[in-house]
Amino acid sequence: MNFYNFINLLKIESIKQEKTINLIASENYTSLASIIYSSSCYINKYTEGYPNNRYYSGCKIFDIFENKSIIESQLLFSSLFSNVQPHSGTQANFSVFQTLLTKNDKILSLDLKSGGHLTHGFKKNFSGQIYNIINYCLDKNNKINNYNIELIIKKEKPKLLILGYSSYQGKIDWKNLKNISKKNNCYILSDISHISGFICSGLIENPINFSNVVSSTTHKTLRCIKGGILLSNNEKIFNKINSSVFPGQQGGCISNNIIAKYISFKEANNFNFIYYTKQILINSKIMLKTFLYRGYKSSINETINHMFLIKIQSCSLLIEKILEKNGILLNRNFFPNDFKTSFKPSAIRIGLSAVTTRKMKNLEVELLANYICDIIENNEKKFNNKIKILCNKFPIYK
Ligand code: DSN
Repeated sequence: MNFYNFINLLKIESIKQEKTINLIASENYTSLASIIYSSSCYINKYTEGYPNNRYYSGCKIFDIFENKSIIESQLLFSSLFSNVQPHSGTQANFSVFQTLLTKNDKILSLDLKSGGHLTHGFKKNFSGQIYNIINYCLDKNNKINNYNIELIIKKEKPKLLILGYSSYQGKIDWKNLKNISKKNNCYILSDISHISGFICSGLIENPINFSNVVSSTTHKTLRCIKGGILLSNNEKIFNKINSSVFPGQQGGCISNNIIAKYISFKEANNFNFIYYTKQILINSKIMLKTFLYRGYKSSINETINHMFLIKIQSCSLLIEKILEKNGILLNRNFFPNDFKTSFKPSAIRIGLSAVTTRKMKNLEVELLANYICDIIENNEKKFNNKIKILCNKFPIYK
């Protein structure tokens, strides 16, 4: 394939993004400013090390950017310490494990099937191979149950409890879980990758004071380009985290991304961002309500964030595919206590961040929910034009 074919492919992908509805809960449309700053001349520069302590010359200007990014993230999440270098959420989490644990130490986490993440101990992931993983489950109401967690902590004495999930639409009682963990000498890692935008807007309680470390990705509700961050209020732990990120996990940081992170933190530290996340929440609640009204089942009958699960009676893989043919993208997902395989699990996961970035509101998301129900029920490919018309009315970048 020559260079021009690649340009063509990019054009096709860009048109596809413009003409489809994105309900993938872990995706969003990166802010334009963040995109621009992520493609600067820093693409040419190695900036290994930390501000004022680099292993390459010529990093003085970059020190200013990284320091700004650190300070802005601390302001945004009210944390005393922050590391903005992790390339991804996975590397951020690995750095925490490397700091707090040694091989075979016990981690207590929510299993993947109930809404946990691969890096929280899935057996084929590094986390499941290096550490001794024990899982807590959701209770009969599909909620996190502090009492169950406490019983497991007392019995199993894990060294680390992981809170924060990939597909959980309910509340987490960080304070109570912190008290339980503290009494049992267990660290807490709060992985806020999905909900970080809500936390910095004050719509979900900030776990920084109730966790030893907080990790997050930057590209979901925060709207930055892909990356990770680590936050803590504990200086001793954080010094170790810094050496775990570099040189423990990574060599040179992705300099451009650190500048883009600064831009996104700045954008999130603004009233407009609060309005934006409030609208995501409104959209998420309206869409879920429409599904419930149409007779569908969710794991919990409410959501406090951008996402929710919908149980699918037929094959979720086929539903994902038929929705894609209609111009709607989402992912199939486990439902709590799922007995099906990860290839054809029992649910679909729906996230409202991306359509809210396109400025869709109550009317549009209700319409979309009804389209999705009609498509699921009739297995038809007849909504393509309606989706295109909707997308044309709400361009991604105006
Ligand atoms: N798979 C993404 C998620 O949905 O949480 C992140 O790795």
